[in-house]
Amino acid sequence: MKKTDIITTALASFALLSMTACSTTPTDMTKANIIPKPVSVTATGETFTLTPNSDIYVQEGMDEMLNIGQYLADKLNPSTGLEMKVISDGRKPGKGDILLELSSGDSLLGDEGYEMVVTGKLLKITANKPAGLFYGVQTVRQLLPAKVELTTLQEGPWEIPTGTIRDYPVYSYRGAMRDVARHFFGPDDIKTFIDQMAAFKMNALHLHLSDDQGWRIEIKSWPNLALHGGSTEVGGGEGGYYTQEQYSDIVKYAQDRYIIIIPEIDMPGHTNAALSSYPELNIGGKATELYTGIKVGFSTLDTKSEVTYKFVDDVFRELAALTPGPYLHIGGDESHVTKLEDYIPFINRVQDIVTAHGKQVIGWDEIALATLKPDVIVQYWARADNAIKGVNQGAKVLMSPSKYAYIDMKYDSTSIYGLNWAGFIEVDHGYNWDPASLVPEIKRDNIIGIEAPLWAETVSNREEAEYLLFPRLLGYAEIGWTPAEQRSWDEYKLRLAAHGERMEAMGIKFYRSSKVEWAGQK
Ligand code: TNX
Repeated sequence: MKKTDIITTALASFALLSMTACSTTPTDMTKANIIPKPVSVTATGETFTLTPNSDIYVQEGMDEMLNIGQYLADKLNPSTGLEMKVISDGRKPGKGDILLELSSGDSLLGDEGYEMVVTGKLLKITANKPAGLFYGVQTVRQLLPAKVELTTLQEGPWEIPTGTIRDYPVYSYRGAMRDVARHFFGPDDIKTFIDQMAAFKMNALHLHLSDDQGWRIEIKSWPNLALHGGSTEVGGGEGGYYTQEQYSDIVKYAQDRYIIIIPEIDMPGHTNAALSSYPELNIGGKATELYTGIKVGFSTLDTKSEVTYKFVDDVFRELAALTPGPYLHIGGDESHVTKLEDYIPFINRVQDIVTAHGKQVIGWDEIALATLKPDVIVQYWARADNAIKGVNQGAKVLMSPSKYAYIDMKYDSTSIYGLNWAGFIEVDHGYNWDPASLVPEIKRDNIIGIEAPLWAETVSNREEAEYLLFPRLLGYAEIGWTPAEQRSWDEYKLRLAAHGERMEAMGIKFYRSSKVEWAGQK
């Protein structure tokens, strides 16, 4: 053979090989790369195939089920071209159909779990509550080839290995935080992020709505907060804010994806945007200048003035009315210029205000220095001794340890965005920890869940944010969902590698960490 012939033959067989690799019929469900990792997967060695006859069947007369069915159809139809419809008229599913069914009695599944039974004929998801069906639907997406996530027509076959998945989360709060105060992110960016969270079964989005650099939510009784306080951001850009209508629209969008919104108004520190909008909130009664730098800890509300409490009451009354979720976040961090003897009575009073509006308080770990009311949640970020003080007062803890869970930390010294005051957080480091054994005094039963915050001093648009968020967010989603005993980095990194293609198809601009051997690496 001539050299060129050898090369041609080699190329041809390589092409053939890679084509067969792509079209290999999946038969082993235990090999599916699902994130977060399901609690149990049992394979039965066959294949289920979606065909042009496939439809999605849901129980009759339930709008919420129709919505979940339609959500799945809307995800699958553009790429598969199968034009699946949602059927809810009592007809029975046939070969190649998907069935979503509520049923009670499987108490192990809880409120968010699901069971998926896939045979050669039918893909059936059952759950006690709609949320469980919604999470089952996310698993269906991940059982299909990554290209299913594209929004243009792709070639099939659309096959899924058969077997049974039983799945439910270890923590009830699986969250992320977006700081829209340091740099403003508009409703469309937040909705995109909500879709991304939903794909990995996360259920809580904390919005950091106010800080020194910006106030991002319209408050009708204090209009200057948004108008003036929202008019800039870090670096001096034009900032922005959500109207109440836009905020409600985000809340609804999240609700449709089984995600609650937790609005935060940070106080008494981190308040320069408010102090600059209303002179009466300042000690001394003089408004401050707007601030576009990235220092922390220099501002405080006047904790001794009644106007301050009127302000807090008005703001939380309006926010409580707009927020169906159970929580309001009062911040409380880094109030370095508020004396402790002023900070404690302030936090005590603010807790009463939030409670009076029918909501449960969440605050950063410093609030445990005050006398916590029942049901308060302490968000551990910096000081374990504070969080332990909370536990000793009967509070539950939300785990956001900055050394592991801060998505604004750089991956390593070469990262283009991010800070590093809590250290570098490579993808393995961010994954390799267990919320229930990090601080010996904080036990599984004290913890409601985990949250990964993205502070936004260094990121100002969707692409920059995604560089820090992905792929780390997938790891946090898994820490919140999958029991620690079932997780290991060596196994996770293989599933994560397979998700490179999937994130790409989802339009996510993720950081290609060298800790992961990304499939189809460019
Ligand atoms: C500390 S975390 C802060 C934020 C900063 C962040 C930067 C917390 C409760 N306070 O104000 O944005 O560090 O990483």
